[in-house]
Amino acid sequence: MIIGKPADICPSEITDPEIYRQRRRFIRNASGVLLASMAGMLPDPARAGYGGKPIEGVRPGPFSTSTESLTPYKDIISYNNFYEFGTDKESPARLAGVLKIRPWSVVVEGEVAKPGRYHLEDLLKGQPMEERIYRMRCVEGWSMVIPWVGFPLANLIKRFEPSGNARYVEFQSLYDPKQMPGQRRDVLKWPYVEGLRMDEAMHPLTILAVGLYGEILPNQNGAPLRLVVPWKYGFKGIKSIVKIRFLEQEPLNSWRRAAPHEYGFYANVNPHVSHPRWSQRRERRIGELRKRKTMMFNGYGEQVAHLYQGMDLKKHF
Ligand SMILES: Nc1nc2c(c(=O)[nH]1)N[C@H]1C(S)=C(S)[C@@H](COP(=O)(O)O)O[C@H]1N2
Ligand SMILES: [Mo]
Repeated sequence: MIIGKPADICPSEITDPEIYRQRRRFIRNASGVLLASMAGMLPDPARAGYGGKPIEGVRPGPFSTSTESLTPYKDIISYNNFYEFGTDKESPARLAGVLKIRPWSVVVEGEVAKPGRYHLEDLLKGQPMEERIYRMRCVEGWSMVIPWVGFPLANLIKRFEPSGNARYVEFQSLYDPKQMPGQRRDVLKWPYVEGLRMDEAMHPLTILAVGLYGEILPNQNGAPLRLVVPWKYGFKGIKSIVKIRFLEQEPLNSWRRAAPHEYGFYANVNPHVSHPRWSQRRERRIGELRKRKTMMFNGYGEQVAHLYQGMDLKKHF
């Protein structure tokens, strides 16, 4: 068994929210972040937007991996891909702190009965805040285990009442070169765009995250709202979302647009289909020395394999 079944998914037997939060804090601190930040090795969390503030009422959610240790907080917030803030792993933590994440709104367009511009607060109202401990794997060959805080994307989608023509969902990140220095260069076509097929978007594993380790997302991890799809490569997890469009046609995601032979639309974690520059057979879990075998669908096959039945995943990579 790789993933807990809904009955044993609880990452902790402790249900009292206060004790639970203390436990989370303990794990986060045990990862060394306090010592590291005192030594001046990390950006001051107070400068990084709202990142680091505790989120109230977080409950253990389903599908959490219970057998793997969490990637230390300091690694999750200091080794990032966020090309809007530079193409190396360290720049986002250094530069994303200035991103203004309040007020924030999300525009909803396309094949829906309720299009419009929604305030972030309204989108979050009434959402169950769940902790989901997911394996995450980047196409570059590294992986992490991240205790996200978020809620099912399906909850939001239902509110917008998509029409029968909505077969795909497209997401767009903020475009603001004044705040995002990486956008002053044409490394990608801006804004960053990603997409899911409707059934992938509605899948209960798919969440919108607002936090990690029980606390508000640091900007470098995609504040205030980012997608998390744990059976797909990291690049699907679009950050700082400002637009959601419901479409009849498959959207053209940024990475496929930039290099169609290297990146597909589906981007399912698949050890049998390698990227031209990086084998996908093995991965380096951040913090470990020996490489691990990469699992089909990142280990979530029991939940998602049926979505791709009859599809040639070498062609639809
Ligand atoms: N807007 C935006 N979203 C993005 C990216 C990006 O460059 N811009 N990088 C992606 C990639 S390649 C990865 S691996 C993950 C990394 O998320 P993390 O930094 O929170 O671990 O974010 C994804 N989302
Ligand atoms: Mo990635």
